[in-house]
Amino acid sequence: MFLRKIAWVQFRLFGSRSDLVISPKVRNALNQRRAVVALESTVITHGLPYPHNLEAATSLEEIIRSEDAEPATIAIFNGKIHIGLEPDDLKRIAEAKNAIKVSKRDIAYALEKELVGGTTVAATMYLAHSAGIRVFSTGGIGGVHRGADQTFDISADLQELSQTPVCVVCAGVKSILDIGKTLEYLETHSVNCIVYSDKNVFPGFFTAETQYKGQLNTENLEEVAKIIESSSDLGLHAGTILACPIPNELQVDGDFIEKIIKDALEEAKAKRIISQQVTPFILKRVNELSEGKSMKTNIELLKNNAKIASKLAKLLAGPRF
Ligand code: PSU
Repeated sequence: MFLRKIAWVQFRLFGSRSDLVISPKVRNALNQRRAVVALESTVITHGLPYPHNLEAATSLEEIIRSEDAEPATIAIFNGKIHIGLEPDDLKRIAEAKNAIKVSKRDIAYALEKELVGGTTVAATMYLAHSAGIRVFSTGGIGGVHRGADQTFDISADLQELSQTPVCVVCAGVKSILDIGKTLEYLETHSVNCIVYSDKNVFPGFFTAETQYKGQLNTENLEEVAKIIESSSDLGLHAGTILACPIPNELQVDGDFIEKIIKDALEEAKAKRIISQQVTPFILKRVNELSEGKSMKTNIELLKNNAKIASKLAKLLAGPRF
């Protein structure tokens, strides 16, 4: 309870910054302790091509509203952090040709240079938490890249999960990453890793199953909410992953996706693509090589996750159980 008060004070302090714009709808929902679900914007600026990015971003907001929660898409533009976007703002970032990918370290830079910035999972978690938002819905998180023993390429998303108490609802980890090492990292850094299923099988984004397990599995969102509350009461600062397997009928053939991911990874290596550029490059190539199939799946699982995140946000916003 004490920690929740600290988060509230932090929100009030952060909320008074002149470079922060919290939309009236999100501010009201937070003030009235109604459910709010954060959404990232790298998926809009770098994850999906125009106009699919705008259509997806708009329908995610609609799904969250239809579940009686308030969407808070987070992005940077005009030298300000925006939490909760108007339809024109969504259009603007979806159309922006020169948007940059903003992870946590890039927030200040994007503000200073007045760039259009799509916030990654790491940056969105940090900003959502600072505003008092506890649930965040996305597609897939970043992780330990394949070949990280050579490149040292580990997403800042994992670092943020280790220190920011936000629940990230996702479809697991894409196999463009080393899923096993990503899960090891999350375990080392005490991140709750819950599979939303009747089976403890960690999902692989395009596929419902991988060879890995989560920390636990449940189909009961109340149980998830209790674990989050209890972690907070215990003063554990790490976040929570709620990994939601893609519904069976939407799965992509695992061998097919594995082959095109391997091809895309080879191409990235040959082109010497490194660091922040790796994930967007691979996602774009996988979409091209699958002739748009991966994108359709990507959008469907984003919607599935937004629905689950809204239900969880309602439980966490309600009276203590
Ligand atoms: N995985 C996806 N789609 C995405 C991303 C990851 O399936 O759009 C984006 C997210 O914004 C994530 C970021 O936070 O890529 C991770 O990038 P990096 O690996 O550079 O940290």
